[in-house]
Amino acid sequence: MKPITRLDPARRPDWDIFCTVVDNFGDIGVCWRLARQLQHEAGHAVRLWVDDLASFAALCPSVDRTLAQQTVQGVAVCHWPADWSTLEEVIPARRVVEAFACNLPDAFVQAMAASDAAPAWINLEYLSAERWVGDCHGMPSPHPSLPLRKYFFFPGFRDNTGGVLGEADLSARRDALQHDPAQRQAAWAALGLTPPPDGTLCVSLFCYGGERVGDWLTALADQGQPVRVVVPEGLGAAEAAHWCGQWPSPGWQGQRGCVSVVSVPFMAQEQYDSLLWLCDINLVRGEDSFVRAQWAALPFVWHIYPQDDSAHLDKLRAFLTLYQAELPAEAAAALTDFWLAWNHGVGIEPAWRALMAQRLALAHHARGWAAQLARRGGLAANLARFCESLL
Ligand code: TRH
Repeated sequence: MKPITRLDPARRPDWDIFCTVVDNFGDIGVCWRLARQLQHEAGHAVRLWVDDLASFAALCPSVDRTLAQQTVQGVAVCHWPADWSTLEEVIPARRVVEAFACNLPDAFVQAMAASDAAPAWINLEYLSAERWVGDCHGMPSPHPSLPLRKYFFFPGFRDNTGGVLGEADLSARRDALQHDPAQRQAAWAALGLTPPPDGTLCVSLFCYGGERVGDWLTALADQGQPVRVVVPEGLGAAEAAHWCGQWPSPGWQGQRGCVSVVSVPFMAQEQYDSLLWLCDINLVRGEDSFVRAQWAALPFVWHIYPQDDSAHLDKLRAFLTLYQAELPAEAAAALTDFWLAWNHGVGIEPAWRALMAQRLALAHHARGWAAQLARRGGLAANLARFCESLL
């Protein structure tokens, strides 16, 4: 890769966002959404530093993984090199976001301290519905030796948190697609598919794989209703191919009983949104697709990112408690049972049947939840406001 030889110092951006890709796509998925929103909605100049352009290109195909510096959809995208000293002087922006405690380069932190006015330095944390998040949101942490403070910014679902990412026009775009047959047809066509026949249950599948996928597909087959499962390439697709007796080569399709499984390439974030909006139920994972499924205003199932100490189960329960506060008891019980079955990988078939029996109640509730998210305001605007208060 050609190194960055010169960053124009006259064009100091409004934001520097730093992202390391730990594994999977959630870290860059969140940072990319945030960068675009700050640029498109607030008109701010954003510089996004990413250590792994290949993962980035998977969800944003216009990224050229060979370029150390490029502009993508108005955002300055820079490769974050392993050796920061290979860069010429980088003048920090007035707002600096360190995503998910990714540790800024020492020289950059020194440059922040040497700025005329200390930049607003934010550690953007992972999303959680747990109560303690509200107590820690916005807390400062002084640097041990430099005149700098880093502030913890916690996404969340309660009013005392930073909220979740969501574009200002998201609900309108979603509603337009969901209610307009022509748009739906075009969105299916973009996936290389025709609209499903009436009476077909459409489900998208994005998960961390495992035997749960086969068990769940068997439960679907037992339902007797025609089902279309759309699965982007990855762990879930490999398991689904196995269940269908197929080799997971690109573009494979399989049919077993009334279940048709269609694999699609891993797609751009915008197109993945369309898929979520087209389906009746979405199986999602991690952090960002979990949020996007909520914005889809449809029933969804969360495969949470597993943590060694099972801390993820506390997170899962905390979200369920909040999400189900106004859900009728029977539907809440069915949802909890299936989410736990899905995450533990046991008891999937009976839990799926119970979940399906509550589909209408869940669909109604999902609509109300999305409307509530929209009323609360998005994370990008909350973060911008928080930084203004520090500058
Ligand atoms: O990829 P993930 O498992 O990411 C996870 C989580 O973020 C987790 O919290 C983090 O600790 C771990 O990574 C390191 O799931 P997530 O968060 O849903 O991110 C997937 C991103 O990929 C999201 O932005 C949606 C996007 N996506 C596409 O753009 N196209 C696709 O085809 C699919 C399936 C997803």
